[in-house]
Amino acid sequence: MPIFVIHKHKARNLHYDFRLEKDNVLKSWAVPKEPPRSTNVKRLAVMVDDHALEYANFSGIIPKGNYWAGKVEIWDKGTYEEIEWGSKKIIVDLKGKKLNGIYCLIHFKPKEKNWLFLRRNNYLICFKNCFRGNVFTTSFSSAHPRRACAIPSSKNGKFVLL
Ligand SMILES: [Mn+2]
Repeated sequence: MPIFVIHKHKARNLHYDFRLEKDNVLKSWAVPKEPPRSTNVKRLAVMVDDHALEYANFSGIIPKGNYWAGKVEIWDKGTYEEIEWGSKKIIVDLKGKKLNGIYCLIHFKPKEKNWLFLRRNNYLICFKNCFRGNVFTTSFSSAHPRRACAIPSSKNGKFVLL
């Protein structure tokens, strides 16, 4: 399984670098506040340059004089399962020590590097074609175990994954 890592980076401004292994690099976002552990917190996540895979294990001091000077430590690390990876939305199931569960990155301003990073216990998704009434009718259930637990939401016609 691919890995993820979150570096706590005490540069000029403390931030958290969230990195996902993808296509042999670390896709990276800088999160200005501590990453969310509960579902009621949304964080801004600014996409930054890809990092080399080897950087996942880095911790230490980036020397003064460098723009990113400061202390880097590994705040969390683990593996993840990709549920969806699109240009506007990335959904992963993180298996870390601090972050565990389904997380979404939503690219809410396509021309900018700003994404939202949030946790979802109940991942809202439109699986309308997959349901007849309350009965789950497709083979989605075998594609991802969590999808077997999807139920229609009465609020907005979307479906809730438990
Ligand atoms: Mn950083």
